Amino acid sequence: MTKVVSLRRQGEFGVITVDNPPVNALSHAVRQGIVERLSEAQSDPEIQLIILTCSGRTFIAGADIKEFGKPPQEPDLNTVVNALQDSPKVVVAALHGTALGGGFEVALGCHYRIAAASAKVGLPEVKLGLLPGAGGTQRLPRLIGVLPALEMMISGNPVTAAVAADNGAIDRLSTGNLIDGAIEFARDLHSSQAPPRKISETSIDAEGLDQAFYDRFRESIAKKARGYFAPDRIIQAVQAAVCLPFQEGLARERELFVECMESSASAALRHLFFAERQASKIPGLSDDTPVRDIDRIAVIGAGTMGGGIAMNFANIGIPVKVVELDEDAITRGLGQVRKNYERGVKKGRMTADQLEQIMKLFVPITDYDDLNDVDLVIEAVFENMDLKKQIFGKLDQVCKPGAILATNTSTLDVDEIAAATERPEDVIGLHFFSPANIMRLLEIVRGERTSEEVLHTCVKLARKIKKVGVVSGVCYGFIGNRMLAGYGREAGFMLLEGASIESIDKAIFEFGMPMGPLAMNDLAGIDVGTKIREERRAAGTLPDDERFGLIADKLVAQGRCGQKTSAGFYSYEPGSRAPKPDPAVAALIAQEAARLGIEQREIDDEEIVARCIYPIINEGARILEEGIALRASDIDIVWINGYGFPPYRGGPMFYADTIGLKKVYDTICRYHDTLDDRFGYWEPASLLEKLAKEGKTFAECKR
Ligand code: 3H9
Repeated sequence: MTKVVSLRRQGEFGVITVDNPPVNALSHAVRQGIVERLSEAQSDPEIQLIILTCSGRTFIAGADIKEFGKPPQEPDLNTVVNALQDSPKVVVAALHGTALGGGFEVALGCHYRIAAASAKVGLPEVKLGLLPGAGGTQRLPRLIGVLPALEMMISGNPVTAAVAADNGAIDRLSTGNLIDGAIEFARDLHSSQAPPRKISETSIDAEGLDQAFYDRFRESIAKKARGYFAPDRIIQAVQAAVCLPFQEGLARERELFVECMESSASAALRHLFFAERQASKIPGLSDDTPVRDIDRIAVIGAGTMGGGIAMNFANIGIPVKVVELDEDAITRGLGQVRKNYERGVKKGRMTADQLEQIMKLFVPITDYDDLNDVDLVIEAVFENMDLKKQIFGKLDQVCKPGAILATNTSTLDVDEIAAATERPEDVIGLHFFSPANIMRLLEIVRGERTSEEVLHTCVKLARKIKKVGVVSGVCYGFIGNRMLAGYGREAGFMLLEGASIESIDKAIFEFGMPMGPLAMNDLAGIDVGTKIREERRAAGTLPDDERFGLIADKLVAQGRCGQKTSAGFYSYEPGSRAPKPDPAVAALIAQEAARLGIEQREIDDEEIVARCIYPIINEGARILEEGIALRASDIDIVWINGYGFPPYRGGPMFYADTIGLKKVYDTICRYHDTLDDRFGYWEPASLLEKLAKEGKTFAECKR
């Protein structure tokens, strides 16, 4: 049996290798293995110098997150890092892949670091609601300076080996074979009699690091860190590194780490880490399920959505045919695509030359016959079933056998669209979110007859284009938009019941959404919702409830469509995005409430949040029950990546589990009884009722 951590002698060097696939996480066996092999290397008189490296695709990618919350087992990670640091024989860490979190902290415990040029190093703990808890907050500022260390720890983003070599985190870059490079480095260190260099013994120059420095830093991250727990604790730990002797700083780091670990934010973020990885695991699909090659793509429609979708593929070097009815429409669409990339050039994300190269990947097409060689075509025209059916009928005629035919519909029945073809098994929904080149979410809508091969290909493709794909069944609005309905509805109802526009937006913003529902409506354009309601009213799919979208529709009738008309729920100075309360809108609401005989009252923040968020949870329960979503965590991933649900609350279903399903259920029942609920909006989902009565959680609800 191969050991998780092994030691071999190569000349006068001892090479300790960690082999714990997939990412060499610091499980108990790895921690113990490192300590034991280190001790063996130290007592071997033949070994002069020690190299710590990893096999597989990466150096250690961190503590083993799966062990969090379980009873701790000795040795803990600090013991491992200290053992490396206290080794009388020089220890060199040889890094490749991603040396992250505890993995990078292990490297910082070593006396010197060499990295493959392709390696990255980082302390991403903040993304799990934690801080680097194995000395990272104490050693990194000593090694590279307080500000760069803070920036790395607060963003959680890794830096390239070149950047790390530049700031001093890495001592040498290796361009060839890493182990050969590490041996050569070790040889150089040995011949120059380099001593074991302990970062803990380096002092920090505290010049300029007064309270004002930390206040400024806090201020600079305030917007991004809103609602999160760990960022402030990271700053406190770094302050300790500056002010306290190393050992005391380490003790302070531990206290703060434990606080983070026990925070609800960390529980939520750790849930999301696994939820995101779980989303791509689809029952029935395995590594043996075939995947089709996707080398040539076409997008139908060069509007904002079509252009944004096409960019995802061009960004990874796949050519995209962009289909429109005429040249003018394509020129306009591709002009917008170019503008998007130009913004990237301005921000230094790409060069002007790269922009020109990438634009060459967009191939304008006006003739459907030119689609005969594509592997995947994504239709992104406006929401009209007849038009979509017509398009899919044509695609069926011209596309080669085996081509995947996808629709970007956000509401329409994918099965009905598929029925317009002779190959429904090749038809699937790929629902991108706007702006499609930026938003991470992709709902992969599996039709009744979509083949496993097509589904598997799309799940893999999502990852390739750096999206998080979530599989949804077919229903109106799929997972996300279907759940959204109650959120906007209740905001509108509460206006009529007496809550002010500002109080609703403030309560929801404080809950953690990027903005309140009414400000959001102004941003997106109120007329979009009005148009959908008109269509649904005509189709008879909207409840016959005069309150539904009432204020929004009245505003649109007055030409107040939101920011684009400088007036909506709020007023805006021309060209400004700063919302100003408008007494005329307040008067309109009061007038409509009086007309409908609705008595106005004060509504507190707690009710505002419950009225907006609980309908999301209730609909989520139905979606789970109907099998539209495979699991509650998939719903969380949809809401985090597509709708701005605060990650530190873990998504609506995790949030519901956190506050307790009984409380959610009881509140929904209370609203059902006390609010005017003629239309059954507050009818509790039967799954929610069942779980609440059994004292269970959504997380326990396995299909
Ligand atoms: C920490 O270190 C705390 C310390 O400061 C203090 C402690 C006292 N543990 O993402 P992938 C699994 S906190 C356990 O699909 P990629 C993952 O679940 C940690 N498992 O691959 C998946 O499993 P499955 C700080 C882990 O190539 C499989 O590996 N470190 C861990 O796209 C493949 O993962 C981090 O936060 C882990 N630490 O990306 C790094 N990491 O196949 C977190 C991964 O069963 N990890 N797994 O679904 C990452 O960012 C990415 O996984 C990585 C690889 C970039 C490494």
